[in-house]
Formats: sequence, C-alpha cells, structure tokens
Amino acid sequence: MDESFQIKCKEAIIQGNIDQAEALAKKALEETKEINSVINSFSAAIRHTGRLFEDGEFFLPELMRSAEAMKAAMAILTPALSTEQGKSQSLGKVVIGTIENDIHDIGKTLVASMLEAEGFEVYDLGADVAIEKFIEKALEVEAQIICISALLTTTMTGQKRLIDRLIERNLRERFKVLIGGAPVSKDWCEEIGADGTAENAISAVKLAKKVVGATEG
Ligand code: B12
Repeated sequence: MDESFQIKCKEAIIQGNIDQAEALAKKALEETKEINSVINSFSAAIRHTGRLFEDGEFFLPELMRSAEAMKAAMAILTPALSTEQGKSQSLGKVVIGTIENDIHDIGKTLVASMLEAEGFEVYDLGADVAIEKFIEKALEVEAQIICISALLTTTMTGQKRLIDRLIERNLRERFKVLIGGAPVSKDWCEEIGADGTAENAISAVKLAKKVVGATEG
C-alpha cells in the first residue's frame, strides 16, 4: 500500500469526509489494491481519531463524523472481501454481536464480514445486543461459536455475564465463546473463561477456524 494512499485515507477519516472516504474505497477496488491492507489503513485512521478524542482534541460530533466516513468506506470494501477470497464451503455457524449498552459496531461488522468471506455462516445481531438474545439465537441456529464484541471498559463486563449465563443454563459446553474489541486482553479472556480473543479480524478468522477444528493452528 503506497504511503500517499494511506495518508489520504487518514485525512478522509479525520476530517469525517464521507465523499472522500467513499471515493478512496472505490479507487482501491478499481485499482485492485489488497482489500485487507486498505481496511487496515482506514482502521488505523479511525483509531487515531480515538486518541484525538481521548486527548481532548476531538469532541463527540467530530468522532461521530469520522465514524460515519469509516462506515461508508467499509460498506464499499467489505462486500469485496468475499469475492477476493472466493470461499463457499460452510465451516460452521457463528452468532456475532456487540454486547448490550455498546453501540460500537465497526470492528464487529468487519469480523463478521471476514468470517463470512472465509466460509462461516454468520448471524450478525448488530450492536447493543441483550445477553439472552445472543443465547437464544445461538440455540435457534445451532451455532458452534458465539462472538461478542465490546469497545467500552464499562460494557466488556457483559462478556463475562454472557458466559456466566451460559454456565447457569448448563449451555457452556455447547458453544465456543470468542471475545474481542479494543479493551479486551488475553488476561480478561482467561479471567472470564472465554475460548479465545483476537486483536483484529484476520486473527479472529484464524481463531474461529481453530476452535471448530478447521485448521491445525
Ligand atoms: C468510532 C468510535 C465511536 C463511534 C462508534 C460508531 C460505530 N457505529 O461503531 C461513536 C462516535 C458513535 C462512539 C461513541 C462512543 N464512544 Co467511541 N470510539 C470510537 C473509536 C474512535 C474507534 C472504534 C473503531 O471503530 N475502531 C476500528 C475497528 C476496526 O477496530 P475495533 O473496533 O477495535 O475492532 C477490531 C478488533 O478489536 C477486533 N474485534 C472487534 N470485535 C471483536 C469480536 C471478536 C469476537 C473478536 C475475536 C475480535 C473482535 O477485530 C476488529 C477488526 O479488526 C474508539 C477508539 C479505539 N481505539 O477503539 C472510541 C472509543 C472506544 N470510544 C470511547 C467512548 C468513551 C465512547 C462514548 C462513551 C463517548 C460518549 N461520551 O458518548 C460513546 C459510547 C456510546 C455507547 N454506549 O456505546 C472510548 C472508550 C473508553 C473506555 N475506556 O471505555 C474510546 C476508546 C475512545 C477513547 N480513547 O476515549 N465511538
């Protein structure tokens, strides 16, 4: 990925320029750039806006505009993932969502798209999803994996509550539970007894394949 393209992606996201973000995403497809590297450029840019927000250089309306530009670019790029990978066999069923009280859905949607592109049957419940809804959907579709995203330190406790609820309902052995999102660490994963975590969508796919035994990984 050339540096000037990365800089343009960063500018489009920081400025919250939806037209520019869409134009860059379309250009990347036309020029058949490697989709994952393009997504990585946009992801680095949106994380940078998070730091600006944390440092008080960005306020919520600006963060929201940046997120809109990011979502616009992702809406163009993620459908292209499946054509790039060209997979068709089903590796298993995954129920995925962002935990209750948390509306961050960009990373979760990326993970869902990559899982689908790699051959999983994905049921994306969206954001702010109640714990029982994850469980009921997983039972209904007979999923092998439940993926829970959380971006806030206050909402990641919901990942634990979901696992505790599975234990209470005698369902823990029935599903592999994968967790993720910026505040999630390996320590947290171990502490709450999840089956794994990954820091980006590519590693999330590797992990999902591993837990269903689709790779020796
Ligand atoms: C964009 C954004 C928003 C957007 C969200 C838009 C949307 N539809 O998603 C908006 C502006 C709406 C928003 C709102 C808020 N936000 Co915000 N936001 C962000 C920001 C800048 C980027 C998040 C993002 O999209 N990252 C890009 C994606 C690609 O990365 P990702 O989400 O981490 O996902 C990747 C991995 O984590 C992993 N992954 C993700 N999920 C899963 C799941 C599984 C199973 C696996 C295996 C892997 C995995 O793979 C993904 C793809 O590579 C972050 C900063 C940051 N560093 O994360 C702050 C951040 C998360 N927000 C923050 C805050 C405080 C808020 C608000 C509370 C602000 C407010 N005062 O209202 C609200 C929350 C409202 C709510 N109830 O949810 C804080 C959280 C601080 C904390 N310690 O909890 C952060 C860290 C910013 C900061 N530095 O202060 N936010």
